[in-house]
Amino acid sequence: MVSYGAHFAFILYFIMASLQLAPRYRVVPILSAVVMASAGLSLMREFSLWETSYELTGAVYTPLAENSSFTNAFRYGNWTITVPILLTQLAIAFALPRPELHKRAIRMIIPAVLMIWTGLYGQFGETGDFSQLNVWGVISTVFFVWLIVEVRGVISRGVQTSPVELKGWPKNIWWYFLATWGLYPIAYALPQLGFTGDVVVVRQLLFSIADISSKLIYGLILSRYVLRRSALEGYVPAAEALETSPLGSSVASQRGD
Ligand code: RET
Repeated sequence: MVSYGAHFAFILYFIMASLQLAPRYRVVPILSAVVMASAGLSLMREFSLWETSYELTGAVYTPLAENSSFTNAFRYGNWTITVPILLTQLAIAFALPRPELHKRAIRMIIPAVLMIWTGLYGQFGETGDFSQLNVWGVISTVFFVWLIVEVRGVISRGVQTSPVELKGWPKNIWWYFLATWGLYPIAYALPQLGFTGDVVVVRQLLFSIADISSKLIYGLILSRYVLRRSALEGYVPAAEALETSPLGSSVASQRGD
């Protein structure tokens, strides 16, 4: 609930944040708004599925019926929409020339989708067939490593294209990407510790932390980066939005802004 509440609320923020940006970057927070809407709906559905699958008896969630069990499979379906958007946003924020942007986006999306779909197949093994969980988990991880290599390439281009003042941003985004996307395979592998109520709940917690970080906070970071970039590239409304010096404020108030 925390997760979908946060996602829905930030649709508004991202749409409004786009107004301060140079036109070429406006699509970056707009795509975040699309991700927020798509993930919010999916997470709301996941929450209602949880409620119809479990009953809280005492301090423990117990399954309500054998044939209406909770599943995380819908998440993977939703990632098929959101992950390609999150990756493309990065290449757009770094202002790569159009043909390169398309090429790099496709080169990231292919391993990403293969990673998600092999993981989706593997996760059906979590209810007992751990060999399915493990074998497809490893295959999915191979695609993840391929994806990491492609993202690294985009990050390096980001360092090259960023104005001097912002060269640290792509590097930090790189570590942030590894730390937040790395939470998903951990959540995937968790049933290995036993399929107890605690593990099932901790898994939802991990997924929620990962979702809020890799979509919402990531969107905030990219929006701030493109705001600074817009200003440094001479787009005045962005520069005004960032202006906090006493001189800037007094000029703005004299002008009646
Ligand atoms: C799986 C299967 C096990 C191995 C690996 C996985 C990686 C998943 C990732 C998911 C990222 C999702 C995001 C969603 C945002 O909407 C598929 C769990 C490596 C990295 C960022």
